[in-house]
Amino acid sequence: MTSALPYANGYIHLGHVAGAYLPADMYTRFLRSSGEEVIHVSGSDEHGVAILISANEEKVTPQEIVDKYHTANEEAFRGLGIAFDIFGRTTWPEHHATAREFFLALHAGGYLSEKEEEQFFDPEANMFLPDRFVEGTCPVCGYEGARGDQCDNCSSTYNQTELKNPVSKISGMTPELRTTRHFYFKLGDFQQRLDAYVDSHESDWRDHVLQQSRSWLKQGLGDRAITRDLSWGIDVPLPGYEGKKLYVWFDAPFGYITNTKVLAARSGAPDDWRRWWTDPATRYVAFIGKDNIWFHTLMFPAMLMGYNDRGGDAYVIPDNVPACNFLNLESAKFSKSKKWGIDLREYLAEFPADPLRYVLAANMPENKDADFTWREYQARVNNELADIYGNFVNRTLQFAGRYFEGSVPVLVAAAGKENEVKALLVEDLRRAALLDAASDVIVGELEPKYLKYFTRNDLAMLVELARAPHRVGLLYRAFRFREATLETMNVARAANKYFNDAEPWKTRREESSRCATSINICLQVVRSLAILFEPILPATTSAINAMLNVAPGTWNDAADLSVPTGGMLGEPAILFTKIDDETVERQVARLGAGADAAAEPPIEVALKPEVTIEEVMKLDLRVATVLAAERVKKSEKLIKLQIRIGNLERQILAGVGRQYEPEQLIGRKIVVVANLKPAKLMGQESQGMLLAANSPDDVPTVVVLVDREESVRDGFIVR
Ligand code: B3M
Ligand code: ZN
Repeated sequence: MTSALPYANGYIHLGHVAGAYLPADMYTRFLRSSGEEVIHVSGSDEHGVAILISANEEKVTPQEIVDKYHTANEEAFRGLGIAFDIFGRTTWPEHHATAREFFLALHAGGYLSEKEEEQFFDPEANMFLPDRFVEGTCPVCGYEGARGDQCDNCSSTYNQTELKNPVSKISGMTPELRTTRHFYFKLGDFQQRLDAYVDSHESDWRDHVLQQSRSWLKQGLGDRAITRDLSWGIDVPLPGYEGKKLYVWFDAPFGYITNTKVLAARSGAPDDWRRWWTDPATRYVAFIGKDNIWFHTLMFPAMLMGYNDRGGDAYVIPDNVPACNFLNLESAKFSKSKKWGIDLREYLAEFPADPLRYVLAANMPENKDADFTWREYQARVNNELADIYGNFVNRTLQFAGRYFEGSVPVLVAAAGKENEVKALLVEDLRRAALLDAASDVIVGELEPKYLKYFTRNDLAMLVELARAPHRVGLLYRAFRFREATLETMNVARAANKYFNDAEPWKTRREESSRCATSINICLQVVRSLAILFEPILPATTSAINAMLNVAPGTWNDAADLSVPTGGMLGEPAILFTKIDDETVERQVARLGAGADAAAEPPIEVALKPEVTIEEVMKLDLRVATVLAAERVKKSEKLIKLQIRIGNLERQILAGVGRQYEPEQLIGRKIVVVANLKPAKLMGQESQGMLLAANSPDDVPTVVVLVDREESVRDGFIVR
């Protein structure tokens, strides 16, 4: 497993975490718990222009920049419980050697060409301008403010000399063209092999990863420059290239390999890295963010293929590249200049790691962008972690502590029968776990055999528990982390309900053996939940293991009822602290504070012709309550809302599907134009229109929600 090497020129923020590192860590932990041998390799990306720019800004050397951020980021990842086997650095001499080796092999294999090229040169700064140092108009779509090699508007890539109206970002001057010599990687030579490679993953790669890769392939792959006129990076290992460096995207992916080598050397088996990289049985999964897809599905595989062509050991290429989409923050993009962001470091200074892991996992931007809000954070921590999972664990341990003297009560009341019945039951549950039948059918089949010892309610809980590892495991294997998280919480939900229904506080007096059985089952469930939650909440799992006084368990024995009767329990501790409103408000207020307002010019507003008050009064604006909401089939944008306006019920269609999940709107009070003439959209009737705030390019950003909702009723007039 690898996760993208973050540039060591800034702090890791929650967007990075949700996009690559958390899913990679969850996946690694899950596989390891399931008995697979796996390593998770990452590290800092320490070369390239981005580092130089930061060094300029902070007025220190590039080395000081990478030292500072490498250390800070490694520590932040550790604080979040991201368990890298190694977090290396591309400035390591071992890495320079790896990159040179690949370069020379590709050169010897005929996969590199040399070209004299015209390049933008800034006479004032006396240097060739790397892509990041020029800006201009996109040659494809005409977008102004396009980057040197890529347009953020239409995502085309091109050579910087194709850019219209170029401006040097260093001096602000128009650069001149001068000739320079560079190496190019003949990516086009791999077109057919890459086509076949991507096609072969038609059924296991995420849709957006396939789509992006295919659209690049469709454009046709050409030569890509892999050296730069730059002062910071890895020297080009051939004469005539003094003062030039390897392009950062050429060297960085090999960092995965270098870091594995260093890991092997450190563990005393220096050759062991080959097992991971050149054994055909190795399955390589590369976790990355959305903006790195191309490099990992096309460029890096091609570089490995080219190297492999020399004969001998062949490197494995990624079997999956489960890239995530972007995470927004309170409905806006993370932005350094707008001070709109949450660094992992900042977060960890105030809050524990596990709640963040849970909230990001439950809302992971897997197939589309997601939004982190402090309100949602609060709601999930309070209503799910604390009230469901934490509460269940706590009440179970409290009960055992108070009424069973802090030890595990007996599961099976019949004297001398416990071990025998338990062994039988574990066997039956293992079998039941793999059946395709509905849970109550399975419970029905077990019932006659076990009715002497267990209630139907007990058996239902045990069956639920037995099925969970398999069911949740399939979701992990399909890279559906979000659902895996929700399903795991559902087990905790069922457990809480089981505790309620079993009413141990009542049975304690009248049927003490019944009470013992229920509490034993609850303790088994606590143990299983600790195992199932471990990929998401590793610190919580350790805490629970200590409270149960048991060794860490594994996925495969998650349903084995392995908490021994009579075992002594440790002290129960509160697992999750609730988040109060004041904390949420403080965090929200911090966002954007201190941002340079001038950084973003005010929006230019061109107003429509004036209207009279009479005309305004024609509009019947009303408060409405959203009763139900669902997506309109085949539409990414449209959400169908059932709303109530006083005594009226209406259906409206709203184009806010990119920004909202339907559930986020249910129960909220919104404002609608209630007397709008009905219209049909995608074959469905819309009887009104909700108010939303749109940016000038017409992207609906936020629905206008009613403030102080509790004091406003639907049907109220809005003016
Ligand atoms: N450093 C880009 C990034 O941090 C880049 C990833 C390299 S992965 C080999 O988004
Ligand atoms: Zn463009």
